[in-house]
Amino acid sequence: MSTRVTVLVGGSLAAALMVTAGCNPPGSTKAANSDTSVAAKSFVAPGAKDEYYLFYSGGHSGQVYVAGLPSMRHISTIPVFAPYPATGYGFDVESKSMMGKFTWGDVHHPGLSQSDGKYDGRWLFVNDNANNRIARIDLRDFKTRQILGPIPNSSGNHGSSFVTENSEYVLVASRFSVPLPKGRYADPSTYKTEYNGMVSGIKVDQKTGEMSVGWQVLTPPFNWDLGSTGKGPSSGWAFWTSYNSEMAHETLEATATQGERDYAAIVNWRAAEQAVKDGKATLMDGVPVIDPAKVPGVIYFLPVPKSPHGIDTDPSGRWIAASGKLQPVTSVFDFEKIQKAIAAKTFDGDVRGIPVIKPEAVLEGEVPVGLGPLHTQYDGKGNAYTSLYVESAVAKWTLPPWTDAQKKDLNTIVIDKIPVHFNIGHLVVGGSDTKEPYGRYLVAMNKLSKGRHVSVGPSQPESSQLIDISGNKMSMLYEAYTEPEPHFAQILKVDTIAPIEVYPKAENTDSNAVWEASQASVTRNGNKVEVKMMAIRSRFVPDKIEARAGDEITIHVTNVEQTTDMIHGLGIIEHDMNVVVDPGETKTVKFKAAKAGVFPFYCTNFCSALHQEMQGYLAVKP
Ligand SMILES: [Cu+2]
Repeated sequence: MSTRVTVLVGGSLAAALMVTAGCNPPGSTKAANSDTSVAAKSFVAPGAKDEYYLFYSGGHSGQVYVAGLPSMRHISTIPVFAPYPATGYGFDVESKSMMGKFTWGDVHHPGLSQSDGKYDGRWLFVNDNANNRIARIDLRDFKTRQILGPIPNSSGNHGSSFVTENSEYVLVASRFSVPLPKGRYADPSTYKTEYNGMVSGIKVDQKTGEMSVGWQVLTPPFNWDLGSTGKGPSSGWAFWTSYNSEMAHETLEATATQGERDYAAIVNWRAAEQAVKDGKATLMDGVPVIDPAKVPGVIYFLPVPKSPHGIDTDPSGRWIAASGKLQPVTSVFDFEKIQKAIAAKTFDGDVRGIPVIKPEAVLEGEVPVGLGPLHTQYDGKGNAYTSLYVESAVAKWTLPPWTDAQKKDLNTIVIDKIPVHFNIGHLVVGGSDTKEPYGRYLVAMNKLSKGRHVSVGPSQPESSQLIDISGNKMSMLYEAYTEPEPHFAQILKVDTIAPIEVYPKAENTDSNAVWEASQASVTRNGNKVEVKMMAIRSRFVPDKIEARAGDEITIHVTNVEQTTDMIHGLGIIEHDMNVVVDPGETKTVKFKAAKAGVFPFYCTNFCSALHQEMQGYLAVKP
């Protein structure tokens, strides 16, 4: 077994990163493949439907985008952490209160709910790196239904959303360390002693999907990065990588890349759950925190190549790949050996009471995948695919078990490589994080598009490329442009779910809903005006609301339609207000009639031939 460690000098790699990111002049691109027969492979005829959903993160747009595969057509935007006038999200009382005081988020890693290690189509979880939150989207109606957070004691929720085999937990790790509990001041120069990181298990109620903090494990102030959950032999375990084992607090580019290795966390989440049940956790900011120095068996450290950006469990649950982006190799660890090492205490000391597993005892091999390896995905047929940021490529390699000849020269297991444009971050293979991946398609999420499209000025989109992985060789099929910034995605077979297209009237429990014109009303109580409004093709009832300047106005608007795609919107002139109501839905908006005048309102979502006539007046007396 090879335990060779190939190290690039930090400085020269930093130079390589810069050169690579800057060396492709605008407009220098050629079509990757001018063979038009390739187009047929991603062609979905007008009116025909895609086979897969692609849920991709909208980064600092705060949203989740839905595209179809293989067409790569954008179908829908699911607003999560930022207002979105197109669906009225962030304007009505309920979504506003869910968003709290924030108007944006930084969505990185969507995670589909699982049952028995397979996608079950119930929920999609997404993280907010910026404000330490996690959201749940219900796939029954593709709507955000809960935003949890800011999560106590966790800062920079980058290392999520990683869902356990039966959606018991969505796992979260802190990218940044801060003095804990939050609100405590300690100068950054005291970083090593006063700051802490945290990994957290967000418990998911299996009936409702409601999330709450189940447990947290205190860690040294490393910067936790991406992770994955176990299955099969690694069932009940979770993995994250970290950078900054140096525990530096300034100029991290240089100071956090000194050591040859950083640590991965190997967390026994069932043991964490049990420790909380046994009363071994301490409450901090209202949630149970486990100090691993006092509760052994919950967390272990494993040294991995320096500055890694993720660790990925294969579909069997035995092989775990971690790539150090400053080393041109992907390390493959054997979870069965990890368990043996833990049982035999094959440790190399500890860091603050957390045992450090000897890497040579659990390493299966270091695969020379190429420059700047980041993330690895699996097709369920024994192949792994690693994104290479510096090389702008995807490498395909063979998972263990390897033959003796292969072990002697691991170059032989890197079986294909395909260029992508440009500087790939994440990549996704459908179902890679389940025990039964779909294989077939890989989507490369590239950080830069660099003028491969008609010029749109300096604010350029990202590019995502669709790669066919059904054969021995990867083949480039299609390229689409996406809003900033797809960090990760999930692929789901369309036939796994059957979303509703109308909210059934019988399920509407809103006591302010009105279903007939005769029920509609305007009621005054002091300076409060309450309106129960009905929207139907092609009118609002009432279409006149009388108020006085300074009144507080509440409008409950019910879209009484029970027909697919019959959506109405209510926009009020000069009131920064647009609520959009789906068929069978009731939404409530509250605002102040601040000034006198007559303010027309109108239907903002095209609904019928007489849509233009669907209007009314908010008449505000002085
Ligand atoms: Cu309308």
